[in-house]
Amino acid sequence: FLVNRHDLGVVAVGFSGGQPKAGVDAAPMALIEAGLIQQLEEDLELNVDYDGQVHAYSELIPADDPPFRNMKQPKFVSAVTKEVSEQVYSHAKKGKMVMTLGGDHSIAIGTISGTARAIRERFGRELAVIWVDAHADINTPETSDSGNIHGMPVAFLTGLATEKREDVFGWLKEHHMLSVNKLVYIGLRDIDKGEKKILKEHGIKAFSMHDIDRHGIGKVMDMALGWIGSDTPIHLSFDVDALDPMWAPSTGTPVRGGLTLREGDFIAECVAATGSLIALDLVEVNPSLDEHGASDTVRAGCSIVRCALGDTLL
Ligand code: 5AB
Ligand code: MN
Ligand code: MN
Ligand code: MN
Repeated sequence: FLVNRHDLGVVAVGFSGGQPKAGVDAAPMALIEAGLIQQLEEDLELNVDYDGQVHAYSELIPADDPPFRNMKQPKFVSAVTKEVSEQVYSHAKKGKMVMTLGGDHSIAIGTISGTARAIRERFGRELAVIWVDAHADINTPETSDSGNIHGMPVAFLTGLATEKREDVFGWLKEHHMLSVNKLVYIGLRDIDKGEKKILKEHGIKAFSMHDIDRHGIGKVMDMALGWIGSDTPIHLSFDVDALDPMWAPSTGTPVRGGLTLREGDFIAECVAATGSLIALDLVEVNPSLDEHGASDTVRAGCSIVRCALGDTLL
Protein backbone atom coordinates (compact mmCIF):
# COMPACT_ATOMS: atom_id res chain seq x y z
CA PHE A 1 0.00 0.00 0.00
CA LEU A 2 2.90 2.36 0.67
CA VAL A 3 4.70 1.82 -2.62
CA ASN A 4 4.05 -0.01 -5.85
CA ARG A 5 6.10 -3.03 -4.93
CA HIS A 6 6.84 -3.88 -8.55
CA ASP A 7 8.20 -0.43 -9.45
CA LEU A 8 11.80 -0.04 -8.38
CA GLY A 9 13.89 3.12 -8.74
CA VAL A 10 17.62 2.43 -8.68
CA VAL A 11 20.33 4.93 -7.75
CA ALA A 12 23.95 3.87 -8.25
CA VAL A 13 26.24 5.93 -6.05
CA GLY A 14 29.93 5.51 -6.92
CA PHE A 15 31.16 7.46 -3.93
CA SER A 16 34.00 6.75 -1.50
CA GLY A 17 34.53 10.17 0.10
CA GLY A 18 33.10 9.27 3.50
CA GLN A 19 36.13 7.12 4.30
CA PRO A 20 39.78 6.84 3.19
CA LYS A 21 39.94 3.63 1.11
CA ALA A 22 39.56 3.73 -2.66
CA GLY A 23 37.46 1.10 -4.41
CA VAL A 24 34.08 1.25 -2.67
CA ASP A 25 33.03 3.55 -5.52
CA ALA A 26 33.35 0.58 -7.90
CA ALA A 27 30.75 -1.50 -6.06
CA PRO A 28 27.63 -0.47 -8.02
CA MET A 29 29.28 -1.50 -11.30
CA ALA A 30 30.50 -4.79 -9.80
CA LEU A 31 27.01 -5.59 -8.50
CA ILE A 32 25.37 -4.67 -11.81
CA GLU A 33 27.96 -6.59 -13.83
CA ALA A 34 27.25 -9.62 -11.63
CA GLY A 35 23.70 -9.45 -13.01
CA LEU A 36 21.82 -7.79 -10.16
CA ILE A 37 19.49 -5.59 -12.19
CA GLN A 38 18.86 -8.32 -14.69
CA GLN A 39 17.91 -10.72 -11.86
CA LEU A 40 15.49 -8.17 -10.46
CA GLU A 41 13.85 -7.67 -13.83
CA GLU A 42 13.77 -11.26 -14.99
CA ASP A 43 13.48 -13.37 -11.84
CA LEU A 44 11.53 -10.96 -9.61
CA GLU A 45 9.64 -9.32 -12.48
CA LEU A 46 10.24 -5.79 -11.24
CA ASN A 47 9.91 -2.71 -13.46
CA VAL A 48 13.31 -1.18 -12.88
CA ASP A 49 13.79 2.56 -13.40
CA TYR A 50 17.57 3.04 -13.62
CA ASP A 51 19.28 5.86 -15.48
CA GLY A 52 22.10 3.49 -16.48
CA GLN A 53 24.74 5.58 -14.76
CA VAL A 54 27.01 5.07 -11.80
CA HIS A 55 27.15 8.61 -10.48
CA ALA A 56 30.60 9.81 -9.46
CA TYR A 57 29.49 13.36 -8.58
CA SER A 58 32.85 14.70 -9.73
CA GLU A 59 31.13 17.98 -10.65
CA LEU A 60 30.53 18.42 -6.92
CA ILE A 61 34.19 18.23 -5.86
CA PRO A 62 34.87 21.47 -3.98
CA ALA A 63 37.90 23.60 -4.79
CA ASP A 64 39.07 23.29 -1.22
CA ASP A 65 37.70 21.04 1.49
CA PRO A 66 39.65 21.26 4.72
CA PRO A 67 38.55 19.29 7.79
CA PHE A 68 35.80 21.02 9.75
CA ARG A 69 34.80 20.04 13.30
CA ASN A 70 37.09 17.03 12.75
CA MET A 71 35.12 15.83 9.70
CA LYS A 72 37.15 14.80 6.64
CA GLN A 73 35.96 16.09 3.24
CA PRO A 74 32.92 17.73 4.84
CA LYS A 75 31.87 19.82 1.85
CA PHE A 76 32.17 17.02 -0.69
CA VAL A 77 30.24 14.51 1.42
CA SER A 78 27.60 17.13 2.16
CA ALA A 79 27.16 18.06 -1.51
CA VAL A 80 26.99 14.43 -2.69
CA THR A 81 24.53 13.35 -0.01
CA LYS A 82 22.35 16.36 -0.78
CA GLU A 83 22.24 15.30 -4.43
CA VAL A 84 21.56 11.65 -3.50
CA SER A 85 18.73 12.87 -1.29
CA GLU A 86 17.10 14.52 -4.31
CA GLN A 87 17.62 11.45 -6.50
CA VAL A 88 16.04 9.12 -3.94
CA TYR A 89 13.23 11.57 -3.19
CA SER A 90 12.30 11.86 -6.85
CA HIS A 91 11.77 8.08 -7.11
CA ALA A 92 10.01 7.82 -3.74
CA LYS A 93 7.57 10.65 -4.38
CA LYS A 94 6.30 8.75 -7.44
CA GLY A 95 5.46 5.80 -5.21
CA LYS A 96 8.36 3.65 -6.29
CA MET A 97 10.41 1.43 -4.04
CA VAL A 98 14.00 2.79 -4.05
CA MET A 99 17.23 0.80 -4.07
CA THR A 100 20.53 2.63 -3.63
CA LEU A 101 23.81 0.89 -4.33
CA GLY A 102 26.80 2.44 -2.54
CA GLY A 103 29.32 3.63 -2.08
CA ASP A 104 30.36 4.07 1.52
CA HIS A 105 27.75 4.40 4.26
CA SER A 106 27.91 8.20 4.40
CA ILE A 107 25.50 8.09 1.45
CA ALA A 108 22.71 7.04 3.83
CA ILE A 109 22.53 10.71 4.85
CA GLY A 110 21.17 11.19 1.34
CA THR A 111 19.05 8.07 0.96
CA ILE A 112 17.22 8.21 4.29
CA SER A 113 16.66 11.97 4.18
CA GLY A 114 15.14 11.48 0.73
CA THR A 115 12.72 8.75 1.77
CA ALA A 116 11.84 10.41 5.09
CA ARG A 117 10.80 13.54 3.21
CA ALA A 118 8.78 11.64 0.60
CA ILE A 119 6.94 9.56 3.22
CA ARG A 120 6.08 12.69 5.21
CA GLU A 121 4.75 14.44 2.13
CA ARG A 122 2.80 11.49 0.76
CA PHE A 123 1.35 10.01 3.95
CA GLY A 124 2.15 12.41 6.77
CA ARG A 125 4.00 9.52 8.35
CA GLU A 126 7.33 8.96 10.01
CA LEU A 127 9.88 6.54 8.67
CA ALA A 128 11.42 3.61 10.54
CA VAL A 129 14.99 2.56 9.78
CA ILE A 130 16.54 -0.87 10.22
CA TRP A 131 20.32 -0.41 10.23
CA VAL A 132 22.15 -3.70 9.70
CA ASP A 133 25.84 -3.18 10.43
CA ALA A 134 28.81 -4.25 12.56
CA HIS A 135 29.01 -0.56 13.52
CA ALA A 136 26.49 1.94 14.86
CA ASP A 137 27.58 4.84 12.58
CA ILE A 138 26.22 7.27 15.17
CA ASN A 139 29.36 9.23 16.02
CA THR A 140 28.98 12.99 16.13
CA PRO A 141 31.90 14.94 14.66
CA GLU A 142 33.03 15.44 18.25
CA THR A 143 32.85 11.79 19.40
CA SER A 144 34.50 10.41 16.23
CA ASP A 145 38.16 9.44 16.50
CA SER A 146 38.58 8.86 12.77
CA GLY A 147 36.81 11.92 11.37
CA ASN A 148 35.41 9.62 8.67
CA ILE A 149 31.84 10.63 7.89
CA HIS A 150 30.73 7.05 7.07
CA GLY A 151 30.82 6.57 10.86
CA MET A 152 28.44 9.53 11.43
CA PRO A 153 25.35 9.25 9.17
CA VAL A 154 22.91 8.21 11.89
CA ALA A 155 23.93 11.15 14.10
CA PHE A 156 23.09 13.64 11.35
CA LEU A 157 19.87 11.86 10.35
CA THR A 158 18.52 11.84 13.91
CA GLY A 159 19.57 15.41 14.68
CA LEU A 160 22.05 14.29 17.36
CA ALA A 161 24.63 16.09 15.24
CA THR A 162 23.66 19.38 13.62
CA GLU A 163 25.52 22.06 11.72
CA LYS A 164 24.26 25.45 10.59
CA ARG A 165 26.64 25.76 7.66
CA GLU A 166 24.55 25.05 4.57
CA ASP A 167 27.55 23.49 2.77
CA VAL A 168 28.24 21.11 5.68
CA PHE A 169 24.89 19.33 6.16
CA GLY A 170 23.04 22.54 7.06
CA TRP A 171 20.68 21.59 4.19
CA LEU A 172 19.28 18.79 6.38
CA LYS A 173 15.92 20.05 7.68
CA GLU A 174 13.32 18.64 10.05
CA HIS A 175 11.43 16.90 7.22
CA HIS A 176 14.54 14.91 6.28
CA MET A 177 15.00 13.45 9.73
CA LEU A 178 14.29 10.33 11.67
CA SER A 179 13.37 10.01 15.33
CA VAL A 180 15.70 7.93 17.50
CA ASN A 181 12.85 5.69 18.65
CA LYS A 182 12.14 4.67 15.03
CA LEU A 183 15.65 3.30 14.59
CA VAL A 184 16.64 -0.35 15.14
CA TYR A 185 20.12 -1.81 14.82
CA ILE A 186 20.95 -5.42 14.01
CA GLY A 187 24.40 -7.06 13.99
CA LEU A 188 26.41 -4.59 16.08
CA ARG A 189 29.77 -5.71 17.43
CA ASP A 190 32.22 -2.81 17.11
CA ILE A 191 30.92 0.33 18.79
CA ASP A 192 33.02 3.30 19.90
CA LYS A 193 32.90 4.55 23.49
CA GLY A 194 31.09 7.76 22.58
CA GLU A 195 28.59 5.79 20.51
CA LYS A 196 27.78 3.47 23.43
CA LYS A 197 27.01 6.51 25.53
CA ILE A 198 24.70 7.91 22.82
CA LEU A 199 22.86 4.58 22.41
CA LYS A 200 22.32 4.33 26.18
CA GLU A 201 21.31 7.94 26.74
CA HIS A 202 18.69 7.86 24.01
CA GLY A 203 17.44 4.34 24.68
CA ILE A 204 18.09 3.34 21.08
CA LYS A 205 16.93 -0.17 20.17
CA ALA A 206 19.91 -2.32 19.25
CA PHE A 207 20.35 -6.05 18.68
CA SER A 208 24.04 -6.92 18.89
CA MET A 209 25.69 -10.17 17.84
CA HIS A 210 25.37 -11.16 21.50
CA ASP A 211 21.59 -10.84 21.27
CA ILE A 212 21.59 -12.91 18.08
CA ASP A 213 23.66 -15.62 19.80
CA ARG A 214 21.31 -15.61 22.78
CA HIS A 215 17.92 -15.54 21.09
CA GLY A 216 18.60 -16.64 17.53
CA ILE A 217 17.98 -14.49 14.49
CA GLY A 218 14.31 -15.52 14.26
CA LYS A 219 13.42 -14.13 17.67
CA VAL A 220 15.59 -11.06 17.11
CA MET A 221 13.68 -10.23 13.92
CA ASP A 222 10.36 -10.67 15.74
CA MET A 223 11.56 -8.25 18.41
CA ALA A 224 13.03 -5.76 15.93
CA LEU A 225 9.89 -5.65 13.78
CA GLY A 226 7.71 -5.63 16.91
CA TRP A 227 9.51 -2.51 18.09
CA ILE A 228 8.76 -0.76 14.81
CA GLY A 229 5.14 -1.91 14.77
CA SER A 230 3.08 -2.99 11.78
CA ASP A 231 2.39 -0.75 8.81
CA THR A 232 5.17 1.71 9.53
CA PRO A 233 7.19 2.38 6.36
CA ILE A 234 10.64 0.81 6.64
CA HIS A 235 13.95 1.87 5.11
CA LEU A 236 16.53 -0.93 5.31
CA SER A 237 20.14 0.27 5.31
CA PHE A 238 22.38 -2.77 4.93
CA ASP A 239 26.14 -2.43 5.44
CA VAL A 240 27.76 -5.55 4.00
CA ASP A 241 30.25 -5.55 6.90
CA ALA A 242 27.39 -6.81 9.10
CA LEU A 243 28.18 -10.17 7.52
CA ASP A 244 31.13 -12.10 8.86
CA PRO A 245 34.30 -11.49 6.80
CA MET A 246 34.18 -15.21 6.01
CA TRP A 247 31.25 -14.39 3.70
CA ALA A 248 31.97 -10.76 2.88
CA PRO A 249 35.71 -10.05 3.10
CA SER A 250 35.75 -7.23 0.54
CA THR A 251 34.81 -4.32 2.74
CA GLY A 252 36.73 -1.42 4.25
CA THR A 253 36.12 -2.05 7.96
CA PRO A 254 35.66 -5.81 8.44
CA VAL A 255 34.97 -7.13 11.96
CA ARG A 256 35.07 -10.83 12.76
CA GLY A 257 32.22 -12.55 14.57
CA GLY A 258 29.45 -11.40 12.28
CA LEU A 259 26.30 -12.65 10.62
CA THR A 260 26.29 -15.74 8.47
CA LEU A 261 25.21 -15.49 4.86
CA ARG A 262 21.85 -17.05 5.76
CA GLU A 263 21.30 -14.71 8.71
CA GLY A 264 21.86 -11.76 6.39
CA ASP A 265 19.40 -13.11 3.84
CA PHE A 266 16.95 -13.99 6.63
CA ILE A 267 16.93 -10.40 7.91
CA ALA A 268 16.14 -9.19 4.39
CA GLU A 269 13.44 -11.85 3.92
CA CYS A 270 11.74 -10.90 7.19
CA VAL A 271 11.72 -7.22 6.23
CA ALA A 272 10.32 -8.11 2.80
CA ALA A 273 7.57 -10.17 4.42
CA THR A 274 6.27 -7.15 6.37
CA GLY A 275 5.17 -5.53 3.09
CA SER A 276 6.31 -2.22 4.61
CA LEU A 277 9.71 -1.91 2.94
CA ILE A 278 9.92 1.29 0.93
CA ALA A 279 13.68 1.64 0.39
CA LEU A 280 16.89 -0.29 0.62
CA ASP A 281 20.60 0.65 0.67
CA LEU A 282 23.42 -1.80 0.06
CA VAL A 283 26.73 -0.20 1.02
CA GLU A 284 30.41 -0.72 1.82
CA VAL A 285 31.15 -3.44 -0.74
CA ASN A 286 34.73 -2.72 -1.83
CA PRO A 287 35.64 -4.93 -4.78
CA SER A 288 39.34 -4.00 -4.59
CA LEU A 289 39.83 -5.19 -1.02
CA ASP A 290 40.32 -8.91 -1.33
CA GLU A 291 43.26 -10.85 -2.63
CA HIS A 292 40.96 -13.66 -3.75
CA GLY A 293 38.74 -11.31 -5.70
CA ALA A 294 35.48 -9.84 -4.55
CA SER A 295 33.06 -12.32 -6.07
CA ASP A 296 31.92 -13.74 -2.70
CA THR A 297 31.11 -10.31 -1.31
CA VAL A 298 29.39 -9.22 -4.51
CA ARG A 299 27.31 -12.39 -4.60
CA ALA A 300 26.37 -11.95 -0.95
CA GLY A 301 25.27 -8.39 -1.69
CA CYS A 302 23.16 -9.46 -4.67
CA SER A 303 21.53 -12.14 -2.56
CA ILE A 304 20.58 -9.75 0.23
CA VAL A 305 19.03 -7.36 -2.27
CA ARG A 306 17.00 -10.13 -3.95
CA CYS A 307 15.73 -11.33 -0.57
CA ALA A 308 14.74 -7.82 0.50
CA LEU A 309 12.88 -7.29 -2.76
CA GLY A 310 10.77 -10.35 -2.32
CA ASP A 311 12.65 -13.39 -3.56
CA THR A 312 11.46 -16.37 -1.55
CA LEU A 313 13.00 -19.82 -1.16
CA LEU A 314 9.82 -21.70 -2.05
B1 5AB B 1 30.70 1.83 8.52
C1 5AB B 1 34.35 3.81 13.36
N1 5AB B 1 33.28 3.71 14.34
O1 5AB B 1 33.67 6.09 13.33
C2 5AB B 1 34.49 5.27 12.92
O2 5AB B 1 31.51 0.90 7.80
C3 5AB B 1 34.09 2.92 12.19
O3 5AB B 1 29.80 2.51 7.58
C4 5AB B 1 32.99 3.38 11.29
O4 5AB B 1 29.81 1.11 9.42
C5 5AB B 1 32.57 2.37 10.25
O5 5AB B 1 35.45 5.56 12.18
C6 5AB B 1 31.59 2.93 9.28
C7 5AB B 1 35.63 3.34 14.01
MN1 MN C 1 27.97 1.34 8.16
MN1 MN D 1 30.03 -1.05 9.15
MN1 MN E 1 32.72 -0.23 6.57
